[in-house]
Amino acid sequence: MVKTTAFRVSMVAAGLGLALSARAAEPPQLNFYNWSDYIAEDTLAGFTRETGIEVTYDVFDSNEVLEAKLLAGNTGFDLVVPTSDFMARQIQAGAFMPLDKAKLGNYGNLDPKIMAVLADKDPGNTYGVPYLWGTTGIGYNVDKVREVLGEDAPLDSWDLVMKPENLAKLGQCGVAFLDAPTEIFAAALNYRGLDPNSTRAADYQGPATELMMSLRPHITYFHSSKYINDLANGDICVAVGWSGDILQARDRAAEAEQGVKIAYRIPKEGALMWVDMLTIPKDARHPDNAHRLIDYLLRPEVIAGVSNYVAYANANTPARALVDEDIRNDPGIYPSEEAAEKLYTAKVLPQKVNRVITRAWTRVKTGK
Ligand code: N2P
Repeated sequence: MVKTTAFRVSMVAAGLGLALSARAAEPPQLNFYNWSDYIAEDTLAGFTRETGIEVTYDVFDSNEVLEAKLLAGNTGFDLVVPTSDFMARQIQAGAFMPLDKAKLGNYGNLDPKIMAVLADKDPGNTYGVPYLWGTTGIGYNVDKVREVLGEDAPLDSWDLVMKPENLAKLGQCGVAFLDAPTEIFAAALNYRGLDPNSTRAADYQGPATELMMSLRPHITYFHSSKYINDLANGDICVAVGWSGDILQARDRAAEAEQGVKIAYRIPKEGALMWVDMLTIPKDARHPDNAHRLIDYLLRPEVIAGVSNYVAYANANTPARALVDEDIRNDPGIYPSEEAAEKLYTAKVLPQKVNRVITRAWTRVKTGK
């Protein structure tokens, strides 16, 4: 009898507790899937120290890989970082949970101009918070490129890597291109004087593929993260890659003191600028914890620490003053106004065009 009453009382209490504090029900765990080389050494440790939430951290280096997982569902991830144009089509596919801005006390730190641009891809800024942004340009080994191409190597132009006669020479010291079909095709179209966001299948199948096929024999490999160490070690001499990754290569080379000098350029013909977004998959099991990490990353001192470490710009207004001067003044990270005018962003392309891009990319990579 006594037992039964006690049992009933505890059941009621448990029910109330559950209704009153869903948060207490979420175990202190978080599964975070982020780009490689894209966080500071102490960021997650600082978060865990403060909140007690253990973060399981996994990395990727391709939007296509992330997208395949998201669309299949059941990723097990609570927080993922698609680039804004990929995010836009994943929103349409219902991949994310809307953010609860009441849980993001630091949301007001975000630059309203950047948020307005992002609202184009995410109406009402409902699903994503900008993490970091950068450009897709050219990294090179200063001495080797001079050695191979001479003093008038076109370092400020896509001619460096998109003129087959130049790339043929650079091929001798090693050339890497990102394995990022939409980004490389956009660069090829732009170089050919076409719309980098063309929706015409023929532009991809024709001029863009032809250009890439003419370069293919001189490209050592397509990969989206390996080039950091290869540039730093002098194993390759040029990479079409992401701004911060190339600047990390520059820093690693400087630390190694083997005489390797790396530089990054946004070519004068223009380049792609992109923004990577913090988003919560629809079926995330720890959405409260994900909100807590997003809010932590929205602190000016935390995100400035990330920018200082990975050499990518952030979208946090008060963080600007906390970013190291050499980062803030690096035109490869925060482009000059003149360079900014030449940057383009990626639009969401029709599914039909995406399929054309995927097929054309397979041809380019296999060289057939
Ligand atoms: C970091 C890669 C940058 C993300 N390694 C490209 N969107």
